[in-house]
Order: sequence, then structure tokens, then C-alpha cells
Amino acid sequence: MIRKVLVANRGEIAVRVMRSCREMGLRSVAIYSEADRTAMHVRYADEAYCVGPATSAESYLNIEKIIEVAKVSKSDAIHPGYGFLSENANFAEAVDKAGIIFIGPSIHAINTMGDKLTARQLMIESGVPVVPGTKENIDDPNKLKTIAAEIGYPIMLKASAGGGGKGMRLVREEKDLVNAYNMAKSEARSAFGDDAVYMEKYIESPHHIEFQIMADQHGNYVHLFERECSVQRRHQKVVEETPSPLMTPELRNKMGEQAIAAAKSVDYVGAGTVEFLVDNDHNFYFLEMNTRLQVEHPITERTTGVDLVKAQINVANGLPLEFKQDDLRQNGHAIECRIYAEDHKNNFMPCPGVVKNITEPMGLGMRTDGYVYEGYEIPFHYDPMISKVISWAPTRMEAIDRMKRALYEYKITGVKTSIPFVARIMEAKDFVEGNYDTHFIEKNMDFLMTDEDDCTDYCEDIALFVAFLDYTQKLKDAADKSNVATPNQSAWKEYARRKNILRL
Ligand code: MV4
Repeated sequence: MIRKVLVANRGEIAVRVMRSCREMGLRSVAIYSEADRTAMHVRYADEAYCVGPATSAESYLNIEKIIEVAKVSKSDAIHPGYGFLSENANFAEAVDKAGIIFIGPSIHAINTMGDKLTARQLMIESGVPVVPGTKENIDDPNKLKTIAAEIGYPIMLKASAGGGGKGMRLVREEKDLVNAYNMAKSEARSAFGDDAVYMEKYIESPHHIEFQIMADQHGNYVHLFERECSVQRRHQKVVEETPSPLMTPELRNKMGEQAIAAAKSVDYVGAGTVEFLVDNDHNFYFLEMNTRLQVEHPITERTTGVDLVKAQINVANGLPLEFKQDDLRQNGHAIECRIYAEDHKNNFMPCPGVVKNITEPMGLGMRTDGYVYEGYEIPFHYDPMISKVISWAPTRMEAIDRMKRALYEYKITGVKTSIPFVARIMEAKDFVEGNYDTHFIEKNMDFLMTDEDDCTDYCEDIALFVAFLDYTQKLKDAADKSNVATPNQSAWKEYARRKNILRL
């Protein structure tokens, strides 16, 4: 049985994994780069080891060094988190060879799903719907036009080694086809060292809906329902919610069934996510399967009550799943907003730097997964996502109102953050009405860029200033031994509310 877990990651997800380890009575081991000596995951872990310089390639991606630390620390298992080595089959193999448990699926599952064309072929064989298109690598440019004409324009060229939006080309007309093909191929060759390219029909305004699945080593499979992930910018998700406003019970059952079929086709073990494109007519198509725990897993945890990290560790221990499909229900509504240290008004430029003050949202129906603290310097070497705010309420509208309240409470100074940007999403008509697809952000960009909230911080500063004036006035009054009425903070707030300066 696992007694000590090495977490091969940093940031909020490393802390998230260690939290479940602590609840389960397991010791946790942190690895860190030279830029991360003061990072939260190092402070949270029971033991911590430096694995190299700031550059990821030399630290968080250094397979040999990480295995060495696992051996020295006598860790029984390694949790890879997301990103970094989480979907690297060489890493899973090295962990296995070292006699350590990899908390994740088999090498075969990682390899199969990592190659998009192989995954696509397997789905076709397994009867899982895929976007109409080719089954093979297109290696003869002379066949391009015939294939595209058969599928019908617009089409999409995708690199087999790509995924997550990398190595894709949209082609609307035949005249652009050959050029796009050559670009996609050379791009894939230099980026992935693999230039296999395939073609799909382009789905015009799809939803991105994914299903969480969980499987044990005894052949039990369940899905934990969907997550609506259509609010994204440049293939970076910004807001996720569950249930999806588009979903019906019938569609959910059909998609959940296919998600499980996809997982079964690779004898999947552990936590995984099956991504689908869904069009407005409720046609759905397998896109890819992510063989890791995902950033947005907390909304599933909040609505189902399942601790996914704990379930991953139990499965890695060889235990059967603690729940059957019939035990699982979606309870209420959960929304996640990702908070990035970035300046959306300056082309979403990352904003590393020292965090001055933080006030995190708390109270009913609230969860924040983060890792930065006051005085912490966010390094520029890694992902700029600093936290996730997860709201829960019985209904979607209440979950939105609660998220707005949370983002109003959330204060970070020292670095620019995307808090005002996601707060604006919560006020966008299309979002509030649940009437959005993957083009939501580009369609609403002007609205999202103007935040009325700018005056709120300013008003609060003035309120504090007035309260201070009130205090000094009181001191003076006491000295004068007189009893003159003075302005106070609440009177000022009342004035501001009447003038509609401050929205409370
Ligand atoms: C598509 C598509 C439309 N039609 N494939 C983007 C990420 C990668 N996993 C696949 N992607 C897409 N593939 C066909 N045949 C539209 C997208 C797409 C998208 C998908 C999910 C979430 C956001 C997206 C944003 C732009 C395009």
C-alpha cells in the first residue's frame, strides 16, 4: 500500500494533491526548481528536494532526477498532476521500471491517446462517433482535393501529434488547401518531429463538452458527468461549469456511455477525460482523451461529492471504486473561474511579480485552489495561472450570483490578475443565458474589456479614507471635550449608493 507520494509538479495542483494525501494519512514529497524554493508546495509537503534550475526542462521535466528523488525519499508512488510529465509515456515507463507506482493510466493508454490519429482509428473501431474525415495520415498531396471535396468544405487539417489546438489549420476554400497542408505538415514536423496530418469536416460553432471518467484495475468504469468548457481563449480555458446549459438527460446518457466506451477501448485505469465537440443539433464527436487529472476537476468534485485525487490513489492501490454509476448524481451547479496573473488590457500579457496583499473569497458555497501568498514572487518561468475560484449553489443562477460575490471579495494587489475579466464574463448576457459556444470570448470581447468594477476599488479606498478622517475627528473631538457629529463611512457609502457610484 502507498504510504508516501512524490508530487512531480508545482503550483496549485501540487498543493491540491498533497491536501488529499494529508487527509489520507500519506506523507507527501515535493520537488522544486531553484526558482521555487519559497513556493507553497515546498512549504506544504512533508519533505522537499531541489531537482534543478528554474527552466522546466532541467527541473520539472527532468525524469532521471525525479526518479532519483523518489528513490532517495523512499516514495512508493508518483502523482504527476497536469502539464509537465503527466502525459509523458517515457516518464510513466521510467517510474514503472524503478518499481514505483505511477498514479495514472497505463503506458499503452497514454501512448494511444497521445497520438490523435491512432486514437481516432480506435474510436472508429469501437463505435465512438468521430468528426467525419480521414482515418489515415494524408501523405499524398495529390489526393488532398479529392478527399476535401468528399468531406465538403470547410475542413480542418490536424497534426496527429498535436492536440489542444496545436498544429490545426482551417480551410474554407479549395484554393487555400495545398498551402495549408504544407504549412500544417512542416509545423508538425518541427514542433513534434512527426508530420502525420489528417482531415476533418469543420464544425462551425461547436461546444466543447468533456466527460470525467474513472476506472479501477478490476474492470469497473463510471463517468462523473460533463463539464462545459466552451469559454476559452486561444485554446486556454477561462471558465468551466457543470452541468452544461446545453445538456439534456438523453444526450448526457448517450455521451456518458460513449465516454466509457472510449476509456474501455484502451483498458483505461484511473481518472481521465473524454473531450467532445457538440453542435447545436446535439450531434457529438470524440475529439481527444486526456489521460490526466484536469485543471477543472473541482467542479465535478463539488457536484458529485467525489474526491478525485483520493479516488486516483485508491485505484493506484488496487482498490475497487467506492461507487457504481447508479450511486452518482449531479447535485446543484458548480462554476470555476481560472485566475491568471496577466493584464487583459495589455494583450493578456503575463504579469509575474511580487504579490502584495491577498484577500480570498470565503463563505457559503465557495472553494479556492491556489498557491500564492502575500510577499510571494510569482516566477515568470511557469504557467501564469495562480488560482481557481469554484462556486457552488443549488441552481445555475445562484451559482453565477455567488461567483460574482466571490470575485467582488477577491482582492490581489502587486500583480495584475484576470479577476475583472472573469467578473465581466459573469455579467455577459450570452453567458448568463447559457447561450454560448467556443466563440463566446471573441464575440463578446468589447463587452469583456470594459469593466465597470474599476470604480469599486477606488470607492473602497475613499471609504477607508473617510473612516480614517472620522477617527481623527473623533480624537480631536475627545480632546476638545465636545460632541460634534462627524461624517462616517456608512453615511458615505449610502451617498455613493444613491449616486450609483458604488454597486453593493
Ligand atoms: C475542431 C473544431 C471544429 N471542427 N475540429 C481545438 C482544440 C482541439 N482539441 C480541437 N479544436 C477544434 N477542433 C473540427 N473538426 C473546432 C475546434 C476548436 C475548439 C475546440 C474546443 C474548444 C475550443 C475551440 C476553439 C476553436 C476551435
